[in-house]
Amino acid sequence: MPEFADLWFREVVDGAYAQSYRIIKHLHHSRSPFQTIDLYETAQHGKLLTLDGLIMLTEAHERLYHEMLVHVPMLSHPAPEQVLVIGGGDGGTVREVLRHETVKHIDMVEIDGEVVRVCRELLPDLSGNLDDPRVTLTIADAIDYVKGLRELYDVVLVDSTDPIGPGEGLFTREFYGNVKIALKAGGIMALQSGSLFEFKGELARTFSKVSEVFPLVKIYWAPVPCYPAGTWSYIFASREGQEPGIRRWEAASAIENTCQYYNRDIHRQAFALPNFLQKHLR
Ligand code: AG3
Repeated sequence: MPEFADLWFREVVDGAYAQSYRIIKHLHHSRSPFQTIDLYETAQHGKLLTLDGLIMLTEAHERLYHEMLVHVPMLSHPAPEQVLVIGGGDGGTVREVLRHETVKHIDMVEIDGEVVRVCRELLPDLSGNLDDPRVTLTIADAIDYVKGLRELYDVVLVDSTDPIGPGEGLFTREFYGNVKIALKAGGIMALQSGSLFEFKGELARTFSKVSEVFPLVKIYWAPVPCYPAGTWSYIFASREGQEPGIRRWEAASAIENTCQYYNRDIHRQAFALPNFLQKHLR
């Protein structure tokens, strides 16, 4: 007999592939105007947050995802002071940005206040960072929010859901164009761009849209076991074509000491792309 009921959460991709966690307890379920929000206690991976049935994080592995979304672009900038975080209602992205001593202010724009409310109550280790005095949280649609902003940010980080569904408008050429105008000289944008294996088509489309707007665009990737196929991609784009190298060596050294995954070797090797992907992008 199993120790607990045989309950599994399963994320299905294209009706063809699935990823599952054994669930001990369903901690939360609600429906916001935008999506359904669920939080589970898993058998071995801590809490699991899903939106519309898609895995957003497990406590066991969220740090890999957030460290790579944040530290690669942030450490590629010589002095990031003003940062815009789009999405990321759980607070994990903001938590990592706050590790950078150069940061004076973070604007975070999340469309769904209910996600923030649930995470504040049930994932305080992530969401607690949203109370930092350097953070201004706005509940709004980032597509509208970025329109007309000029040269305000050193780094813009897009911690969205998938390119298909409610986050779709964050994967358009128009949106990337507005983000570019919102960046200061030397500014950098980074976004999560989906599973390296399961969303290859979306990744190629996103890459080509960002490339229409930014002079330098590079894909990087990391293992993120809580997402489909356990391998996740990100896109790095810079306003003046700066390469994604480490610009602040001492800061990188200090930050990597507290990281689960990120370090300076990883920063460099994360941009090496496997052959199947290089071929796919051509
Ligand atoms: N943001 C990206 C998650 C996309 C996951 N997709 C999926 N499971 N199909 C996660 C939010 C973490 N701050």
